[in-house]
Amino acid sequence: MSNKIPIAGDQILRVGPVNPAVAHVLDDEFNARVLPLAEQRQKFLNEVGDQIRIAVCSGKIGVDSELMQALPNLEAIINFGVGYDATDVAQAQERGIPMSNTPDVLTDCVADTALGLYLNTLRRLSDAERFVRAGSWAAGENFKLTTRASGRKVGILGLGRIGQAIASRLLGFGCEIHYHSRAPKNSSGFAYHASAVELAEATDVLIVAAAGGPETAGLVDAEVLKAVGPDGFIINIARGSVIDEPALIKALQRGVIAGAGLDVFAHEPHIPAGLLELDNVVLLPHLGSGTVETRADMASLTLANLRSYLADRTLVTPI
Ligand code: 8YV
Repeated sequence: MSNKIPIAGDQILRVGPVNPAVAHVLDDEFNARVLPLAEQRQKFLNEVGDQIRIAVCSGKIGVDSELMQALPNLEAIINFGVGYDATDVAQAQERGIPMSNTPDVLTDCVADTALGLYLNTLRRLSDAERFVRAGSWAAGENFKLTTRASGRKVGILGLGRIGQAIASRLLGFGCEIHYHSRAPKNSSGFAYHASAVELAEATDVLIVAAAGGPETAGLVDAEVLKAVGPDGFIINIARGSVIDEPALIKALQRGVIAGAGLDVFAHEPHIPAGLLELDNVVLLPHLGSGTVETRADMASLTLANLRSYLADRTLVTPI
C-alpha cells in the first residue's frame, strides 16, 4: 500500500546510468541516491535498501528480482523506455508496486529504425558501403545484385503501437502486411496468422516488434527460422530475447534464411562473434529510439511520471 507521507529525494534510487537529462534532475534537484556498482552494492542495500520508495530505471537496466527483494518499501518504479522486460514485473505486480514506462513518444523513431534496417538488409546498403570503402568499386568490380524491398509480403510479429507504425510505413512501399499478435486486431485490415510459424511461412520478411519478457522469450525459434526460408529475411527492433540467438546464427551461417537486420541482441552490448563475421547481417547498437528529439521526449515523460507520483501517487503512463 502506498502512503501519503512525503517522499524525500534520498528515498529515490537511480538504477543504472539512465538518460543524462533524467540523471541531471535526479542528482541536482532531488539529490537522489545512485545504486552503486556490483562490489559496493550489497553494503549499500544493507544500509539504505529499506529507505528506498521509488526506483528510476531504464529499459536496459531495470529493477531485477534480486534488487526488488532488497527494496522492501519500494512503492513505484519509473522506467525510461517503452520496454520494461529488464524489471521483474511479476514481483512488482504481486507486491502492488505500480510502474510507468514511456509509450508513444518513441513509436515513430523506432518504426523509422525498422524501415532503415528493412531497406539496408534487403538492399545490403552497409555491405555496399564496405565495398566502396575497400576500393572494390574503384578497382572496377560491380557490387552484387540485391533483393527488391518494395511490394513484398511482410509479416509483423506483434502489432502493437510500434508494429502498426512499421506497417503504415511499409504500405508506402507497396507492401502487403500480415501479422501475428496474441489476439487478432480486425480493425487493422491486415491478414492475421495464428502463429509465428504460419506468419513466417506466408511472408518474405518477418519483422519482430513484440514486447520482450517471459511470454515472448525464444518465440522466433529454429522452426520459425525454417519457415522464413532461404529467400526470407528477419528484422528485429524489439528485444534480442524474442529470437533464439544461437538458432539465428546457425540459420544465417547455413543459408536457412537469407539475412537479418538487428538493432537488439540477447546480451547487449555483447554481439556474438558468429554474427560479427557474417556480411548478410546488418548490426546496430540498439539505437531504435536514439534521436535527440525522442530521447528528450522520453526524458520529459519519465520525469512527469516521477513528479506525478511524488505529488499525488498517480502515474501519467502506467503500464
Ligand atoms: C530505449 C527501448 O531507449 O524503449 C525501449 O524499450 O528499447 C529503447 O528505445 C531503452 O530501453 C532505454 O534504456
